[in-house]
Amino acid sequence: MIIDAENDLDKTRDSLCPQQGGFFDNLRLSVSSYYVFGTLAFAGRCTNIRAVGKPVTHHTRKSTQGAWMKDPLGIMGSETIFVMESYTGRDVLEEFENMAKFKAGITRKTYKLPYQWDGTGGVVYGQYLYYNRANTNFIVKFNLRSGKENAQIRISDYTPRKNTYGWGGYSGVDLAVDENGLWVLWGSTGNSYRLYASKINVQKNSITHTWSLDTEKMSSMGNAFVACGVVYCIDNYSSKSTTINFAYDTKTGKQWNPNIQFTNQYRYNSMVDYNPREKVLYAWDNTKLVTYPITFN
Ligand SMILES: [Ca+2]
Repeated sequence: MIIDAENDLDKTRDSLCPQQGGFFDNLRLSVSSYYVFGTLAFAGRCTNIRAVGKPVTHHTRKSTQGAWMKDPLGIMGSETIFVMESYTGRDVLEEFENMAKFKAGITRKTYKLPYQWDGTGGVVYGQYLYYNRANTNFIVKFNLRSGKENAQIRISDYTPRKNTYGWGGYSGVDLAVDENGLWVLWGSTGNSYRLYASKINVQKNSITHTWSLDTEKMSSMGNAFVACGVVYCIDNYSSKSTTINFAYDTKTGKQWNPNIQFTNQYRYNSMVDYNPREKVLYAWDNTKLVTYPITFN
């Protein structure tokens, strides 16, 4: 896990310091040392979630379903907000400079993507957007800096539009970011329709490991996310009061029911994703864009 994180951070470093040379070599070395040390120090503090707080409402959009996020690496700016509104028939990603501009409806940039997306599982991670290409088993890796497709990552056993979270909406592919890098949580016709979790290597643009989890069926589940290498599943998307009723630690193979209270304030939670930089959950609940504070053990 730490090695993957370092690989991801290598990528980050490369994007920050792409040119070779005396000055940059020295800079790269010091940045590398910082990140390796920082990652190890950080990993030691990474623990299980004890509680999720009440949602904080930030903004309202037109669509019932969608995805919104910041880049958890901060490369695209620590305040920059990205929005993928709706779950189908769309191919435009919106970027806002900060929350004030977002609330004022002032778009900084829009990106025309090479393909439409399915679901609400897209994430920005560094200078790339990752999302499920509609009705395919491919994750598109789109370079926000160049405005071009960088790669497509195949989920070999995924059959499109055969399994989803409780709310439906082609939500069978759910990308997630944690302290260890990029993951994809997904459901297909295998594993008795329960959830799979796969780790993605963003340098090789491939899946390095897949876990078949012993969750409830994906269609009975509200949403899922990963924090500190632990996959967490929320029981329900529409009950105002629900629980995180499944946890699986990919580091140890341990599984348990953490029974953590979780509030779907607006009764239609179509997206929940962890931001490891801010240590909060981002969610899109029935047109309302909310965050949840998290308490770790
Ligand atoms: Ca999620």
